[in-house]
Amino acid sequence: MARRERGLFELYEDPERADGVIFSRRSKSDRRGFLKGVGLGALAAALGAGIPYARFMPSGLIPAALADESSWVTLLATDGLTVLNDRPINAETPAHLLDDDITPNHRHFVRNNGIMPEVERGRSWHFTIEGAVSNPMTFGLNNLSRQFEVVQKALQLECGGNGRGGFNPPARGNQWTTGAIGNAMYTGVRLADVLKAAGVKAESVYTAHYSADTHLSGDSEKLPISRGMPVSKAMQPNTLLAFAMNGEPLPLLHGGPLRIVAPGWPGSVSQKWLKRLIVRDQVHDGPKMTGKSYRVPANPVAPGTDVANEDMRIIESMPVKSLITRPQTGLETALGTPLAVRGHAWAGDRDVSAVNVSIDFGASWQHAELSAPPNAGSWQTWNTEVSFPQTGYYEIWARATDDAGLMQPMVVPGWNPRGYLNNSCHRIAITVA
Ligand SMILES: Nc1nc2c(c(=O)[nH]1)N[C@H]1C(S)=C(S)[C@@H](COP(=O)(O)O)O[C@H]1N2
Ligand SMILES: [Mo]
Repeated sequence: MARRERGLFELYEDPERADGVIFSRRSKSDRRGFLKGVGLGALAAALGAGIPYARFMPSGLIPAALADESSWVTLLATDGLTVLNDRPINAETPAHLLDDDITPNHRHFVRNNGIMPEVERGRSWHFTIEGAVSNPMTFGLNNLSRQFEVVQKALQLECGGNGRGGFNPPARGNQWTTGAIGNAMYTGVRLADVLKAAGVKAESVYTAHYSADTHLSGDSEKLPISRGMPVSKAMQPNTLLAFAMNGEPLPLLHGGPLRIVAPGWPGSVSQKWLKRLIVRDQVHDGPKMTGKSYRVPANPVAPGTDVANEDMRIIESMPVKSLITRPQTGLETALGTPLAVRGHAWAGDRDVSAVNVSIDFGASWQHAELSAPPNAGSWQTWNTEVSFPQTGYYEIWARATDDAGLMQPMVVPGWNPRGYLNNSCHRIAITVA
């Protein structure tokens, strides 16, 4: 089968092209749409079986058996995640499935930029640290946990593009709604300890991350992503080299066997399938560090503005945000019974200091109870009860404030070319009968 440079979900919109991709070995003139009868035999041959209900198959549908990594897609969809793309795999979690304080592995969103490496269970994995260090080092996973203190922390990871679907004019890319956020319990070692052992030199400025996934084009010269962070962020005690997630070996989907977790910064900083970290004496300029990737205008721009690359800045700590995880949107409830409302809130490198909830479109707000984070870098949990004065349609809005006094906006904030940092308030719909 030919390499597909676009995902199943994009191709679904373009049936002609879908046929072409699946049967790309056939000549262009030969392509008449496999479901118009001509290609049915070829399709059956490719599948190794006839298709009894072929007459009901929508035009352009790529059989799951032929879709790359379809098993991952099926798995994620079965777990209730919304699959946004299959090539690369991208899936987000509906708000009501993020109710746990610690996000289970199967409910953690997945964001891939390339094709995942194939890693056999139990196979050895080596990670090297080099560049502006006095002792370049190579570690196996066992050495890492033997040489450095092993720590366990609940850490929140949010994609810089979470909420992208809210921007207008729209930004290209996965149309994340609210679900590219998770807060799992990671086991690993502090990146700071490893960097100190390697002896970071005085001229060091930034880390550069290299991993084992491959570019969508199949070109082995190209990297899907190589990001980094200022050495000061790498030295934070809650920035980890993680090898386990919720007590299990780090799953392949989430970067196993080894990844960085740099909580509070765009998820892209947290390189998965980590093989090499180079300490650099300048800001890293690998793929997805430059241009418009994970960067926003240094100064606000009007929606739709064509911003020059030199007027963009790298996203660092993410803005304050919250999620309502109970009830699920669409609930019908009975008048007179107070309704329990709860969720989580997080604020990049900061703590959340308050969460307020409104049932009257923001005219008035009540304080929610807010828990302290179990450790720095974790999201915080909040809860409250609301009472409705009469029957009808309501919305519940939640708004978090960070410890510097910054609040989530009601409307979609600062438009930017790639649709990052939409931290507008989460709202759900309730009918009181
Ligand atoms: N090697 C590698 N690391 C990566 C990525 C990737 O595509 N390749 N995606 C990044 C992005 S954009 C995000 S948001 C997080 C997502 O982590 P998750 O899939 O475990 O949720 O991983 C980051 N690390
Ligand atoms: Mo991301």
